Amino acid sequence: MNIGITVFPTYGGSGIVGSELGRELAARGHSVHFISYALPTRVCPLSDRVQFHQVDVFDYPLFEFPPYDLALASKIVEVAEAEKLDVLHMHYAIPHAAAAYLAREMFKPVRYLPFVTTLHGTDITLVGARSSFLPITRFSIAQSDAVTAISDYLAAETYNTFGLSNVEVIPNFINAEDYQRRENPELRKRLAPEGEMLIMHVSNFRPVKRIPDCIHTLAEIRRRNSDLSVRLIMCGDGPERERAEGLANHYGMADSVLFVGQVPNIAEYLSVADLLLVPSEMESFGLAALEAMACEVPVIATDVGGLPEVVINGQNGYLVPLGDISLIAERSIEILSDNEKRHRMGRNGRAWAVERFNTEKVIPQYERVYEKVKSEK
Ligand code: GMT
Repeated sequence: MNIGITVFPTYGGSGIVGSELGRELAARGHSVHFISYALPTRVCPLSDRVQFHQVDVFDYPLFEFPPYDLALASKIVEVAEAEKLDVLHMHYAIPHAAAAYLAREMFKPVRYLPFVTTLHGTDITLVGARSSFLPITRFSIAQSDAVTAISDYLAAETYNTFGLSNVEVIPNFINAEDYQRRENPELRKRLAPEGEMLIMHVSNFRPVKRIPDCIHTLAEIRRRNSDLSVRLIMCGDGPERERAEGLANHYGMADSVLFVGQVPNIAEYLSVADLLLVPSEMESFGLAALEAMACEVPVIATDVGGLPEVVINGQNGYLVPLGDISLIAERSIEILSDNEKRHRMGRNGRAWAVERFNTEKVIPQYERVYEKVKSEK
């Protein structure tokens, strides 16, 4: 099939999922066309089967906010014609589903171009729920030829907020070959020169991720157990980084909290981690948790949103109440100071990730949705 995919090409989880989906689809023989304003970060090398079509948004003095959605719709129509697209797959409803709807309408005189919308999180729980976006979000989701959500939680929220029930849950996925623990003594030595234990955090450092909770946790671990030598590795970048650096300084822990920025191969870093912290205020899935599990890393996550569908309390990590630093520190010490438990939880996480979220299991679900919307019109 010829599949057009639109994502936000930033460091966000929906962009990663859409990009990796494209790569998996290409590996299965489809032709994938990414349509966005920039090349998505995790897109594999471009080839005959994976192409990128840039949306040109130009600045004009009249526009305080250049109308990206209109430029996107126009570009989709152009690509649909040139590349004979069979289906469009829009990741994150706003404004992608509305742009796809426009493109489908514009393209109707040529042929019907079905579009699938995948809901990822704040497009439903935050942004889409705002009164300025709610009507158009509801409309464009309802107009989609198929709608998928990445967790049961998000499907339920879609119903609660928009009254839309025709949503199929297709969870996020991992490629078990790419995401596996590969020992890397050199990297481990670099991050833990004195043989420290490594706690890791991976995100785009937005307020919803509650970055300061990671720093508070390290301080609390130190306060409780000064014998445990631990470093915190903060992977990613975003608006909360400066504040977190300030907090680490405030605690006198600047040497123990490493901000490594965006790393090109996150599996490499996760492979040397002993524990992943996901203290988010909200996660409709928590992709970083799944990636960590695939690399045999136990996860401590807040008991919110879709995280309980990924982290099984006591099996592959722990779920904790939001902001409960004391409990996060207690559970961290438990995991870091008990090698047997840590390795067992790591193995359980890997087994769970492979059994439930493997590409072999998840990608065919998307293929079936594409086939269905294609055959229906
Ligand atoms: O909804 C968002 O905040 C944006 C989105 C993104 O692009 O980062 O994140 C969501 O999608 C990810 C991939 O499906 C999920 O793993 C994240 O849990 C989810 N984020 C939130 O729900 C806050």
